[in-house]
Amino acid sequence: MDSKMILLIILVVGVRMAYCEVAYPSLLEIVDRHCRAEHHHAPRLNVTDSALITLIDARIQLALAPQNPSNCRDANQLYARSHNRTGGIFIITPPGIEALEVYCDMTTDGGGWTVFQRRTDGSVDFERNWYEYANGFGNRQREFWLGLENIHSLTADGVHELRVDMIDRNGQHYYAKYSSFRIESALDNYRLRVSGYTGNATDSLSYHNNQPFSTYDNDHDSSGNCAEYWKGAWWHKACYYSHLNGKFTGSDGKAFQWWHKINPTGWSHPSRAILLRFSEMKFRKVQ
Ligand SMILES: [Ca+2]
Repeated sequence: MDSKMILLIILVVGVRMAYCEVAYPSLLEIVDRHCRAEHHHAPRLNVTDSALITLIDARIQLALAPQNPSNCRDANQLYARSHNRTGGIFIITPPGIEALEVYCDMTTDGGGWTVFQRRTDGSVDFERNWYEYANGFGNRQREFWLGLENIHSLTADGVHELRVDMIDRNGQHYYAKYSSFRIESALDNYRLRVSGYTGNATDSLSYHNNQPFSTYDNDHDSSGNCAEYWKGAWWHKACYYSHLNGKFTGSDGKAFQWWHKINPTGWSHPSRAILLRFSEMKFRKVQ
């Protein structure tokens, strides 16, 4: 709550005390009706008083009205279009970009995260083409990809940090956090810029730093066609240390994705992968 709002509330309380005990909202109406009906001896409102109360009333209505935040950091849970245990769906209006619907993680690590990838039950097919990865797909409440064009637009202005939350098939929680994250434009094939790892998952994304995005129908990796061979789009190199959009497979029919445990020499192998049943990728504006 900012200082203007506090000042308004102090003013309203003052007005209430001056004219009789009434409750907000519909301040002017209640004050007038209440004073006339029950407190004939109370001071009558003059034109100036009425105008002042109307002005305060309007300012409070404006301050309390649900307005679209410009990003998840400014979102207020009260105004979520829908919400669950960790966050909710919001319409955000970033400067210079059309309003769009996003899922904001309001609880993890201080909240304020714009989630751009979630996989949790295998209900959405992630083996998609370039157009679909550029524009997004899925359901914001369940599994989805926000779209490279949106991720680029939302991370282009200012500094953003990245957080990847993962749960493996045994229920173990992992996270990887990066102090700097952005995606270049379509002209640069949505190239990944990421650095500054901390976390408990080992750093399996820096390997992909400076790589353009690849889908099975738009190959920019340095091997054959990683997205086609490994059934999933990513910032493939030759091919990956992490592959959170990878195809859900598994002998028991349950899906998993990949995040490799990297040893100190940088060596990795799929046998060292953390097999995941849940992943969520999100960014937050730092400045
Ligand atoms: Ca290639």
